[in-house]
Amino acid sequence: MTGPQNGATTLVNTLVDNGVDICFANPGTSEMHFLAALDNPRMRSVLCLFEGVATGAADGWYRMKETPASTLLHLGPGLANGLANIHNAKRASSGMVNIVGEHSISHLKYNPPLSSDIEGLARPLSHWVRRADSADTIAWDASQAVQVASEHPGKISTLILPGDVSWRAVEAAVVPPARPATRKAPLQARIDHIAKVLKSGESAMIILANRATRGRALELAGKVAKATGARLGSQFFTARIERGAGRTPIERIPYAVAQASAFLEGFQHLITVETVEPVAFFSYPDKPSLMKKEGTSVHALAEADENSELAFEMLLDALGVAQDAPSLIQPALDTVPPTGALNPISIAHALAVAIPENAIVVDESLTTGRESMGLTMGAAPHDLINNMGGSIGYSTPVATGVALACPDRPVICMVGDGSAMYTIQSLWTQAREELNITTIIFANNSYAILKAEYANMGAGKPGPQAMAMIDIGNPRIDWLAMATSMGVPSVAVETAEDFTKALADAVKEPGPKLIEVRL
Ligand SMILES: Cc1ncc(C[n+]2csc(CCOP(=O)(O)OP(=O)(O)O)c2C)c(N)n1
Ligand SMILES: [Mg+2]
Repeated sequence: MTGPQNGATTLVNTLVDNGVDICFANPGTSEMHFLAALDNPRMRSVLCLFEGVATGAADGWYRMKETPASTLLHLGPGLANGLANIHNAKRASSGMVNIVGEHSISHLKYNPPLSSDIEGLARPLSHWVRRADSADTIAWDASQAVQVASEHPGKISTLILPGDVSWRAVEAAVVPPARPATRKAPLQARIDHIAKVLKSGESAMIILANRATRGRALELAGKVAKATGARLGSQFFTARIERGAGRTPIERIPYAVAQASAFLEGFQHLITVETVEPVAFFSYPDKPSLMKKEGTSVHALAEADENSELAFEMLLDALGVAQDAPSLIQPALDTVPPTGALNPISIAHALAVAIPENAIVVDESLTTGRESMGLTMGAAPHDLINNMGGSIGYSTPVATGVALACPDRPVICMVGDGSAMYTIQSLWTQAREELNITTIIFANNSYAILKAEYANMGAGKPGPQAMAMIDIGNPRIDWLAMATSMGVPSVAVETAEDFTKALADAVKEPGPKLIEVRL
């Protein structure tokens, strides 16, 4: 952009110059100059009708691109609306640059209605918070924000933008040089120690996370496993796994504490890669927090900020295994198209049949997919994305960001009906942007998982008031009307064959679709 620059135009240009070229926005009066600056063909702007959609979409963008997106949020309340999905993004190690509008400095002293402690709201879920205080230095602030967000693992940056900083003319811009993001190399001595462990003949599981669950790092992990007999595992939830036929398969450590403990009992060593040892999602009165058996050793092959691809190269060398040695390969499974009743097994079989090659599956299926997604391991090669932060309502926004990041790939979003209600406004953005997303709603009219957790916690038998807090069937949500109201074509299915067909049809056609799976 040429011509006289103000703080807002400089901010947008700096974001784009540093590779941040999409903004998931929900603007207000204090952001009007930023909005004007978004009229810049280098920046794509996407309107989201709730800030949790904007922040979740930024998370989805990062999961695919591994570079941050920006969000535009309206003062403290706008940020607060976006925080739950910022939390999920943070736990997924996604980078994000939040621009939070603020009153002009001269106006703040009068405590107008939308004033609040924005730093106080931002800090717990941001790695970096700064308040821009001059149009001249905003390029510096913005490039710092992007720099931090682009670190490995990704970070949350929040830049607070007062109105007058936006509208003031830039006189003498301060611009820092760009520094490339780097990933740390692991220590050789630690690699050598792990090579010794793997050669000892004692049982070992290598637990992969973040960048190690895809690309070359995953393939190299498969070579280590094949050469040493170690097994490859992942935490129950992972930011993104490349899986399916022909890929290196990873076993999933179960969610439930008893099953996870039983699964881990067989291992004398856990070798962690960009993660830590498995921890129970919740604490229960009679169950442990750590799920390995007593006496199991834990070794970090690569810490969260280290380069796991390099770690596996070094490990293969230390083991005396060639870099081009064979890897583990997931065979294609010839799943028979399911018929009859819809249940977690028939649903997983339908997915295994209908997931198209190169699809991206965003999973918030909760009780419908929790035990059965292993059945899709041998489907056509695809990416699988999970919620890392446990705050429900992540999947429809994340699918939105994923589809914008990868417009040529079909996206499938599996979501429980309860979870879908948090951020269902995503459908509107999906329709407006014509995104290739098939949303599958698992309509069991219930917070089914909480019924099971009630028993797991030993809380006894739920009384009628307690039951009413986990039952969402009255009134019944009309999913077809919901989709129609936001411009998304929809269909309801009640049998496995209808579901398989509806899914296969939906992913073939461009644009968003919604399938209500009536359970
Ligand atoms: C922000 C947030 N609020 C509440 C919860 C607690 N919670 C966990 S699962 C769940 C209900 C999920 O229901 P649904 O998506 O329908 O899945 P189902 O259990 O029926 O399979 C709730 C309320 C949460 N995890 N995050
Ligand atoms: Mg439900």
